[in-house]
Amino acid sequence: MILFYFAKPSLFSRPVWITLLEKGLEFELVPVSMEKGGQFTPEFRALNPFCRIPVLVDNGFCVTESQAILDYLEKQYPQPPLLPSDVQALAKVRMVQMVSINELMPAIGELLMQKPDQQTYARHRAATALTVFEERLGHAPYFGGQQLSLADIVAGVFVPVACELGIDLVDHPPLQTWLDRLTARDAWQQTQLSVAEKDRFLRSIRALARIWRKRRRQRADILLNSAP
Ligand SMILES: N[C@@H](CCC(=O)N[C@@H](CS)C(=O)NCC(=O)O)C(=O)O
Repeated sequence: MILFYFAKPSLFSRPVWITLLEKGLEFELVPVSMEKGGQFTPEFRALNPFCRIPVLVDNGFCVTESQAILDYLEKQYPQPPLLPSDVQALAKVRMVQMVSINELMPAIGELLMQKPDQQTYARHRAATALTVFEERLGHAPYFGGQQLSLADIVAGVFVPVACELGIDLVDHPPLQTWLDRLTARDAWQQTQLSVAEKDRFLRSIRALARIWRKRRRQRADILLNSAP
């Protein structure tokens, strides 16, 4: 049995959720309420001492870190394949995954936090990621070629959020077509936030800076107190 610890608004959880659905796997959703501090309970800390979702437990085997979970699912459940076998296509897929995580996601975080001195850099960083994505996509329907891959799943979760935060796809028509293709898929439809959930999430973001400071302190306390 696969247990998937997640929260619906969690951007790192959604690619795992989409991958589970795209692979047609049976799994149980285990919601972790981050608002109520569910990530800090002793039961959850036993799964991930860093107190972060997503976490996947497959027949007792626990995997943390979203990208590691995606790799695990791909190897353990290879059908349908979500990584290309061609070496250059694979490199392209990995680049898009890593740019999504290491460039676009931090830019989204900075845009969400609305710190005035970071907005210009964040917008530029996000816009550059989109330019890179468009180059990598070329004329193919997906980053890995003709088939959906983990790159589409990861970037396909983060790009719409960047757009909602004001990063325009108007200069990137191929990316818009790519995104429309993805968001029409069942796995995207099933995992997207409702209008009310999105509204609630965006409102809660206003309090996020304060909450994150508190969580950082909580996490630091936990790590310091459990240091070997
Ligand atoms: N590198 C981790 C990042 C996971 C992460 O930061 N998850 C957020 C939710 S999107 C979290 O658990 N935050 C806990 C908190 O804010 O206390 C991954 O890729 O899984």
